[in-house]
Amino acid sequence: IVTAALPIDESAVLVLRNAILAKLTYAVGTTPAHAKDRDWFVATALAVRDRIVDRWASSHGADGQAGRKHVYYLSLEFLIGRLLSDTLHNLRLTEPVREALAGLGVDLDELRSIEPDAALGNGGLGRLAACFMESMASLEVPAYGYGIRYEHGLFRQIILDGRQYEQPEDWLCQGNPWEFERSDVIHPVGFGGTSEEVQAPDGSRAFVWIPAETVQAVAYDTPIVGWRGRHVNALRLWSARATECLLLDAFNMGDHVGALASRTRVEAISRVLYPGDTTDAGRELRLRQEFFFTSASLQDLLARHIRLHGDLATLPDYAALQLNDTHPAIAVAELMRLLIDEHRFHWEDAWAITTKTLNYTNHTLLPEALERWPVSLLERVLPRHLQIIYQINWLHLEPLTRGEIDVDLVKSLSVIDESGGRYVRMGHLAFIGANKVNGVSALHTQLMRQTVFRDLHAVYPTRIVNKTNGITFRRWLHQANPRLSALLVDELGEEVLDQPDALLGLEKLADDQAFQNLFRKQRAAAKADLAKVVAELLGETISPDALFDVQIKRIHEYKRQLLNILEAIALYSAIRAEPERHWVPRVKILAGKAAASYHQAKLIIKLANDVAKVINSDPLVAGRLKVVFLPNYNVSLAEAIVPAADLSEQISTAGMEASGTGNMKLALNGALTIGTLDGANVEIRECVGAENIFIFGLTAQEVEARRRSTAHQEPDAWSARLRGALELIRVGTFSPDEPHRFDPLLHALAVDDLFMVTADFDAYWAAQRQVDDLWQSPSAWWRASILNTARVAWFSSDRTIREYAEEIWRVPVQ
Ligand code: DL6
Repeated sequence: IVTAALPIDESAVLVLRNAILAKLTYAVGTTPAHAKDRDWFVATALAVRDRIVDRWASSHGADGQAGRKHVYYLSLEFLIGRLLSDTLHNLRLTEPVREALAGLGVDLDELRSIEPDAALGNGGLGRLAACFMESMASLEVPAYGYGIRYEHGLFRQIILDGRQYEQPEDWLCQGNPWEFERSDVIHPVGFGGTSEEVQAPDGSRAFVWIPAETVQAVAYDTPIVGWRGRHVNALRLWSARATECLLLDAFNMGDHVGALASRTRVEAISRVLYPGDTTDAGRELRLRQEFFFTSASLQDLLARHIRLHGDLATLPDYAALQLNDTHPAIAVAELMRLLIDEHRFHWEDAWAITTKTLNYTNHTLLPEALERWPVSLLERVLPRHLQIIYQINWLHLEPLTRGEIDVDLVKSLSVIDESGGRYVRMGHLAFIGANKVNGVSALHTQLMRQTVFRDLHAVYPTRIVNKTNGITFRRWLHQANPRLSALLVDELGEEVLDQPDALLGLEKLADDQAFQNLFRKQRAAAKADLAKVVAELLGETISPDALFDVQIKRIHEYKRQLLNILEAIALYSAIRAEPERHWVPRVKILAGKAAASYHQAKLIIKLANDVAKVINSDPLVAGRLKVVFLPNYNVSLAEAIVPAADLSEQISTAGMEASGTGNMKLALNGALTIGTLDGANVEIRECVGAENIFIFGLTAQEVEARRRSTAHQEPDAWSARLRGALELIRVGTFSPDEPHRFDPLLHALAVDDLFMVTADFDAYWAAQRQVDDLWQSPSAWWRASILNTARVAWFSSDRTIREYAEEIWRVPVQ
């Protein structure tokens, strides 16, 4: 690994070496002679953590004294991955620590791979939260991230015989050297019970919630260090603890399991990320998780505000809350409850504080992902909140229902959805309770205004704003791709580490043969590294000379891995039909997890693996086409794949991917995008130039029009190429042991093809052939690749956070 060369201060190395040794001896309790890799990792992390703590204290002290406004980012997911590399990079300590460890006979790169990924999230939304935490620290925005300290993060994906199996992930099983348990920061969180009407001291009517059960939320803080260590913020994650740890009488009577049952039930709240929600119990647990972390976070920040500023009436001046999707949307009702029931505010004042403080980010328009809670469930779990939600809804609808009533409009505006059962629409609640509501790309925001929030938008026309997502370049370029980073520093100077816009300086080098060669060399080295990873994981050899065609993301029908696989099959047939022709050698690399209960997505994984098996073992296509599916996709695997990608697959059905952030990571590292006009692809095209991206397929408008008309493309209209590919699947070419295995996938395509795979197939095929053509003109390819890196500075999450800070949170940034 090469990193941007910095002069190494030998005395600093010595100090670090002694610090690591001291941690190994006195904190881990072992000696260099007996220490295992994990011991060295913990000792190193602890020594590095010490270097953060002073800065952390001064960041907080300064914020508190200056009385600055804080941002509170509430998210059910923080997909942070490993922290050692991030922290070392931001503290500019990578090389000194490498040298300090080398002096002790330990290899830093080995240690990095020991650290488990903190997989406290599913995908885009959680990784965005992690990038935002890093950018907020780097821009010196005083902020807290609030979430859940899941004992088990996103499941570990095992691929056996091509099928996905889920195993529990246990990142905490050997402890976590980064976090601080705050056993003095505990908030009670109630569930169930009743809402009782009482008389307030001034004689007025008031309600109190008498919960049936109270759970303790215990804080764990992880410091998130910003660039050059200038500022440190806390990620505060809550762990659930029972108020009563053991029913001693029951235990002594011999009921050893029953004595612990209620504790187990309570602590299940922070046990697993995304408990299965196909059962009533699973759904209830999920609601309990959402309320648990939201309530604890609100209590925590209100207590901080009272401590620093006294009166909660000034909360909007000192606090801006961002609700990351609807998972924390119950915050609208809980903040109202805390202000009214616990702090004795009048409704109108509490509502003014709430709606000035809360903001909501929407991340999806997919109907199945828009949260709705059955009224009956809320009534049982959060009775007082339901009462408050009814009141909010009444006050929201009442002025709109004066005069002539448009029943359909009222139905569409109401927080309560009464179409088949009664549900609380959490998106509506968040919208009504928020100061600003944002989408995550220009197209997505436009569609929010036109579809799910059309009627609310008409009533509150200035509330929806756009904040196109971004990624932290420190992680996704400088740290994940140290060779490219070093090359950029050589050419553009250190400024490129601080200012993403400095990347524009590459434009003038795009045609420079010598620079192209250097650019190409760093990619070749990253591809060779990835080839080793593929060999280790799959025992499959892939050639770094081939075009690496990468699709890495959650497996979902709308993301259309199936389209990619169909193209692989069609290409396979074409190569077999004309083996003597010159074919651009290509390796299709796929990785991603499917939700455990999502059968079609799991079948797509099986298809990818079955197709890979046939193609990779066919000598006729050897050296021309390979397909590999890498298991257990996570942040660390992404860090290995992104620098090695030549082509980035962003091929979702237009109108369905809210933004995407993988598209940004890959383009930043110089991969050319093949994609639809969906999510942030639209803005990526604007930045990199239409000639440096391969856009194909139906637009969002066309998809919509098609859905409204015939709903699908008739199989009669399918091209011979598409029919040929589908036929190979149908006759069991890839599943000779079970020819009908993939019938459910074929059936979905033939019946309604909701995701327009067949409609877009030919355009996709044609775009792929344009890719081949460009690949065969190396200097044109590398020009486009360099221009991608040069022109995507706008997608830095520093820019996104600046926009949130200026237009939504109204906090100063550095
Ligand atoms: O905004 C972050 C990310 C977007 O880039 C993706 O396009 C979007 O699919 C994703 N959404 C989620 C889950 N959505 N919900 N609920 O991860 O958000």
